[in-house]
Amino acid sequence: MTTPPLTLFGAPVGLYTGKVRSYLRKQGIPYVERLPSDPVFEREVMPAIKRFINPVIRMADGTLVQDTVDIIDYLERHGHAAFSVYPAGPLQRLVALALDMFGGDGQVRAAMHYRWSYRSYNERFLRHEFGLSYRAAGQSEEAINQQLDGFMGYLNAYLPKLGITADSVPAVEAAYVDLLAALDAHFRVQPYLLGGMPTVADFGFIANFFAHLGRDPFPADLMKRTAPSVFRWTERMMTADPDTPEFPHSQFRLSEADELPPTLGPVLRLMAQDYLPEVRMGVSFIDAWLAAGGQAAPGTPVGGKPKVRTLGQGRFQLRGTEVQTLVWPYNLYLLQRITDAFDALAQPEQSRVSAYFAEHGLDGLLTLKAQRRVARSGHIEVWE
Ligand SMILES: N[C@@H](CCC(=O)N[C@@H](CS)C(=O)NCC(=O)O)C(=O)O
Repeated sequence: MTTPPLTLFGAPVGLYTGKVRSYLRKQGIPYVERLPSDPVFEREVMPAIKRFINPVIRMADGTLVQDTVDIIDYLERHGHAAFSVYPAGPLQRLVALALDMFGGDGQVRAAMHYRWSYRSYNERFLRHEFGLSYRAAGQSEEAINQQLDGFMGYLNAYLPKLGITADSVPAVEAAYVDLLAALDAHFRVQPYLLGGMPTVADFGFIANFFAHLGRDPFPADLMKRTAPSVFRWTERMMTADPDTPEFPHSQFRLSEADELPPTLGPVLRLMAQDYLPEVRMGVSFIDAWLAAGGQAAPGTPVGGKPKVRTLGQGRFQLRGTEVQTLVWPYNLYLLQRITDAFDALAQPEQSRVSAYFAEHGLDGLLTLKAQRRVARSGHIEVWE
């Protein structure tokens, strides 16, 4: 057998793995997928990346890349991509980066809620899916079941830490249901978020909208029954071709005039209402942590050790309900992509982009910066 050009280590049930799998297929990049129980992952990948995390790609020359943002950027920089997922138009680029963050980080709470709060409905499917890795390693069903109790319990226990409690669930569900409705109206008339072709915006959303929200029994039913065009888009995102039979006149490109579909407006307004307050809270929390003497020497892991990814819990308001949730410095890495792209624009373009963002209540995002920056080095988040 010849060595595969690219190995994707991850799982069908994995939130971020689906994002990379979708990207590889859309770009026509050949790959093989391996589960985390694969001996190469344990022997070679884990020691190099210093923690258990999915997905990771391994190139034929042994290069490892972890983190979906870095994976996409690595593949684009090294000439593997058939097209760039970062639009050339300044407004399109900024909106794509903002939606990447909203669809990725901003939907993790909904994804985790609909997977684990409806656990009994999802249980059989989840045990099958989480069992794949152990089964591929040849373990007995008894051993698998025991390990599943532990691992699924560990993931389930994240709910309160992510702000999913009896008090917050009505607000979490209302925000998600409204977003589904706005996206359904959009995907009825457009194949992808920015128009005729996928961008980082689509890849951000597919993280949560494939493995969890589009595939676990409870949320998949909800999506199919109430937002069938969104479900169709999740299918479209997992094919190698554009998959647009219902849009026979659609071309695989964005507007050359740097215009955006009007149906994105309601999606962006929901981002301003339901997600921007959390992003602002994260920045204030990190600034307060730094001011209180948080250890942030340049080049050191954001949480002190590679395995520690959060700094504590902060509070924000979601539709009038207080939500207390973990704060991840990694989010600054996502936010910086937006503010850096905005800073790089010439003044007239900044004004045009600002005006569009302001129309949707999102202009604050373009200049929102913490006192320190986060970089990625050696596969982990570090203080810059
Ligand atoms: N920011 C990372 C996040 C990757 C991530 O958080 N992966 C999750 C599963 S999909 C993980 O491996 N978590 C391990 C754990 O919580 O123990 C990316 O974009 O790749």
